[in-house]
Amino acid sequence: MKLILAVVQYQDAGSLVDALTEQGFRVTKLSSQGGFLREGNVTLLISVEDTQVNIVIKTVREHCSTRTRYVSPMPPIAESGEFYPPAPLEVQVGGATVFVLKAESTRL
Ligand code: 2BA
Repeated sequence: MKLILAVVQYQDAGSLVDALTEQGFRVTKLSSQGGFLREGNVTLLISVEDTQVNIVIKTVREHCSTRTRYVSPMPPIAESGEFYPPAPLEVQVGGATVFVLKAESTRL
């Protein structure tokens, strides 16, 4: 058995959860936040048999798009009253960051 952790963008989470549940997978959806952009994202917990890992990853790939975000870096400390706002930094986010862990499951 494997536990798949998929960090996905908020905009992709709804259709991905729908697709996974339609295929019979059980999904837990957690609200999360990226440490770099400090934007909300979604972490899905999906526990599956080893043989189903590739099906889940294929579904994640089909529903998660890469997007561009612009981040404003912290302005440098101004010297002698001059101020140059730093140029926004472009970063690519997603489609998804996926971790596959060995897991055991006990229902209590
Ligand atoms: P964030 O940490 O907010 O990162 C958002 C995007 O910013 C990343 O997209 C990456 O393109 C960029 N980025 C992150 N750290 C950076 C750095 N130190 N320098 C320059 N650019 C940086 P993704 O790689 O697609 O990651 C999307 C989200 O997935 C992340 O949001 C984080 O919540 C999660 N994630 C990514 N890698 C992870 C990891 N190794 N462990 C845990 N969570 C991870």
